[in-house]
Amino acid sequence: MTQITLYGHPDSGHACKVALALSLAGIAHETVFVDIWAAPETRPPAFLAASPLAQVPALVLEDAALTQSGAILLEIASRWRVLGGESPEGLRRGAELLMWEANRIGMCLPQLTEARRPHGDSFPDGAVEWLTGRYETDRENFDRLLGEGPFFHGEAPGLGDCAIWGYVQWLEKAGVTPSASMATWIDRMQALPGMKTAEVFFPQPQPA
Ligand SMILES: N[C@@H](CCC(=O)N[C@@H](CS)C(=O)NCC(=O)O)C(=O)O
Repeated sequence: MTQITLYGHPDSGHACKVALALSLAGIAHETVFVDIWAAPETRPPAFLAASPLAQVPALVLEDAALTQSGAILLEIASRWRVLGGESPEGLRRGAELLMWEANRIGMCLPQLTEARRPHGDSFPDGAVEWLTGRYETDRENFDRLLGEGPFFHGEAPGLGDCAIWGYVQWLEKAGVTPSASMATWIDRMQALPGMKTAEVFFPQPQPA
């Protein structure tokens, strides 16, 4: 069987989106830990060859090396007909959710987390307040998009759920709180049989 390789890091919600999709879909693969806090040129050559921006996630298939979490999720869904990729409607729903996530909640949450990280990037005056305000709008829109749920794709989770999970899993680290329906969606996601923590998705190799 052809080896599928996912490069990622446990601090990367973008990489977790893809790891979760592969896990929920039961697609066999290996994961390779890439130290995103180390200088890019020190990262594994095979990873650098696959990822032009030296960023995780990168997914290497037999016939393609893929980057950008949203593009990878769409490829997984359509190639294996899973997570919404079983129908044109499911794929369309997934694409809409992915665009919303990348432009909105998946933009402000990682930045809010970075602003609180010891020795993390410094932010200009007012930036954290601006990001927090955006998150409050995103939280309301999360509820509207989820609707009656239980998942963004209806009765079963799809690629949109995987994308939104990427950073919504770490609200506390970002210093924000969930809405009531967000909290119940988080519980539902955590209960999925394929769900794992970021550290289990991307274990750090131990020194020999
Ligand atoms: N838009 C990209 C974002 C990828 C990204 O920002 N990756 C970060 C980790 S979350 C990374 O690899 N950072 C290390 C670096 O830029 O050197 C996606 O959706 O995959």
